[in-house]
Amino acid sequence: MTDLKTGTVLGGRPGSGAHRVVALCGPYLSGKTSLLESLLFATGAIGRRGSTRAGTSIGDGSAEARKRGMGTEINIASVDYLGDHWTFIDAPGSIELQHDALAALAIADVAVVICEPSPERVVALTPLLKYIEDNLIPHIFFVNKIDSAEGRVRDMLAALQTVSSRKLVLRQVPIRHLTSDGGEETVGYVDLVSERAYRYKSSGASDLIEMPAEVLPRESEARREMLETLSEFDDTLLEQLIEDVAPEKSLIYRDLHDEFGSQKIAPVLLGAGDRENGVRRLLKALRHDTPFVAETAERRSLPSNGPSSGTAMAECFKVLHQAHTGKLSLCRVWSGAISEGQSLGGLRVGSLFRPFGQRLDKIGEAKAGEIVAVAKMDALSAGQALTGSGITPVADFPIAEPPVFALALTAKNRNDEVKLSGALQKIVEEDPSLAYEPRAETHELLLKGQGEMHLKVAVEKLAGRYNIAVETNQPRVAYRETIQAGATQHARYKRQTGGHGQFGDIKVEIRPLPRGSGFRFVDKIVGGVVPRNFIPAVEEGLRDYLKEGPLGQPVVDVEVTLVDGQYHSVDSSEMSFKMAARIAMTEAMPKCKPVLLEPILKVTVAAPNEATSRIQRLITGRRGQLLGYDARTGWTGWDEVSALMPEAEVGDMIVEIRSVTQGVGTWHAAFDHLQELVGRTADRIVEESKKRAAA
Ligand SMILES: Nc1nc2c(ncn2[C@@H]2O[C@H](COP(=O)(O)OP(=O)(O)O)[C@@H](O)[C@H]2O)c(=O)[nH]1
Ligand SMILES: [Mg+2]
Repeated sequence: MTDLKTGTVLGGRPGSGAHRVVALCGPYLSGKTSLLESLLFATGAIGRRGSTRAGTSIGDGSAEARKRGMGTEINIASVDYLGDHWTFIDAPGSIELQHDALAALAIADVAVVICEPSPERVVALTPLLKYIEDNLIPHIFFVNKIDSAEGRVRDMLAALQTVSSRKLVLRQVPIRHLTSDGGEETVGYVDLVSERAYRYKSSGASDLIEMPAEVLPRESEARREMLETLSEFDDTLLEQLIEDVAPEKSLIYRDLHDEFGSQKIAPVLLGAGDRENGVRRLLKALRHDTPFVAETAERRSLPSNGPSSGTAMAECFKVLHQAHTGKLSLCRVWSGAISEGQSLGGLRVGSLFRPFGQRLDKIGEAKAGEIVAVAKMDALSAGQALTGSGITPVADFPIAEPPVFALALTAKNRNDEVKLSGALQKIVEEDPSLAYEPRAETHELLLKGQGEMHLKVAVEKLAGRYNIAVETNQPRVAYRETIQAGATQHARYKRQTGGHGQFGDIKVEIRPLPRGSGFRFVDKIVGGVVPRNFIPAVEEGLRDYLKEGPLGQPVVDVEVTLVDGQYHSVDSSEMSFKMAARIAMTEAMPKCKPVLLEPILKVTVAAPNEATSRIQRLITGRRGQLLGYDARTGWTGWDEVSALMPEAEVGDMIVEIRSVTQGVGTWHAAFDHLQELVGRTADRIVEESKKRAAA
């Protein structure tokens, strides 16, 4: 690959000591962390293969991950393999933790998309693939767990093709044997370029074997398909196929390389990550076809001048706060090199570490292509680059997904409240797809994120890392109330104690206003019957009362007009008029037909279109009013359903949406309007808020 602007060659060659980065991504439980373990073992980085099930893997080493037996944050490990340096980033698969996966993908040279071998599950890949394809990230599909695959690889391939807009190129066909119980098992594979057959072993490299006769027909069919796909982008190969000339292997490899790099094709490999099957085949493909750092920088239009450039640039893609190191900014160096103590853009570069699972190995310098954790760079956060001219935002870094689920947090110990917001700030910096915000209407601190598990992990971090115990509750709905009728009210506040007394007298007219008007105060006093300086006190008294109306909720959409009054030259004061206003409201409001108002949200649900009708039923089943549906822009095969729904009904919507969409559906909601609510639900809400007020 050549840089169009400078004419310099951007590539590198395998074995030249370059640093390349591979993101391992795919749904939860597809086998990413097990595959990482095998990759580390196969490259000699670890002497013994651990397992995620036993909690002995290099990945998933944090307390939260071990507890769940699942990745809750990215796992990073670097290895040396055949003269090159490789960093693997195992991204959490859960859709709720997807932000970390996107951050890893953003800075990787290549993605390995690990998938379950069942066609019904491919839909689960769509959000990841969308990001990968939109950002032109070269990617290899690794169809995992081939040992336990029941269906046929060609069906899996066809299903994958429905969610991939790149042409898929199957590079291996399985060799299957009948088992004693009449089933089939995969015992090896044929490599379709070299046409060599291999038998899997339970550990170590597969054995080269003679091509089994029974696999030949399938092998030649699959090879033909592979060549035909490659020839769509290469006329030389096309001519050879037409003329029935057997193409040179070197041509096939070159096409695979070029068409992969230019995002025309996506190769599909087979294997079983937890037993090293297909792992060395994957490593070889990575070694030959993964773009080099300058090529990736070019793809992303990062201002990199190649590894030899003197100007250093490092992009932070993730922040970690750790007790013993303080803030760590995980960075990829795109050009030049950074070293501890160096001054870059006016900032002093802190200690450098190379992460390996939970371990941090101190290093003095990090070169172009490397992944490095930089300590104590307080100003450097994810999505920013450290350059010679200071810290600048990186344009194409993934922005955090808007939250889809919220919980109300309370510190169990009141003294922890200040500590709590400090800790939350750090947790959100580590994971920008979390957010917290005090909600004035309900006096709650809301923690928002991508789902219940996501928030639970955050709550565990608060307890485990910051020693703050919190209680979580369903957030309260911010109900309001208004009136349906008007009233005229006279009120007098009069006290005669020791010295001088209190005297305030007013007459007000109350009337309902249209939805969305809020509160309006009108002053119609003439002739100074209420002196000017006391009128603001009247308004204050009214506003005070309206914080909690007869139904226990803040009152909105009401107009109060001060029409008349009396005063006393000695006893009247601001205080007495404020009190008179309260009395007037307390007397009048219950007579004005108060009614509860509930917040209605405008909701948009995005889901694969086979789920559209179930989504619609879900919405109507929760007092929702469907507004319509449309194709989701930029998402083939997806719909967007819009509706109005009461806030009270949407608390766990995301859970239901995910359960009918294999976890990939999502939604967005925003306040739309307040709507009158009567009947039993309204009575129950009024009852509850009275109980709360009494407590
Ligand atoms: N049969 C089979 N099971 C596997 C394979 N790879 C992983 N597993 C199992 O799948 C489960 C999830 O694996 P893990 O690596 O934690 O998945 P992750 O969530 O994608 O990181 C574990 O129980 C693994 O033992 C495989 O190739 N074959
Ligand atoms: Mg994992």
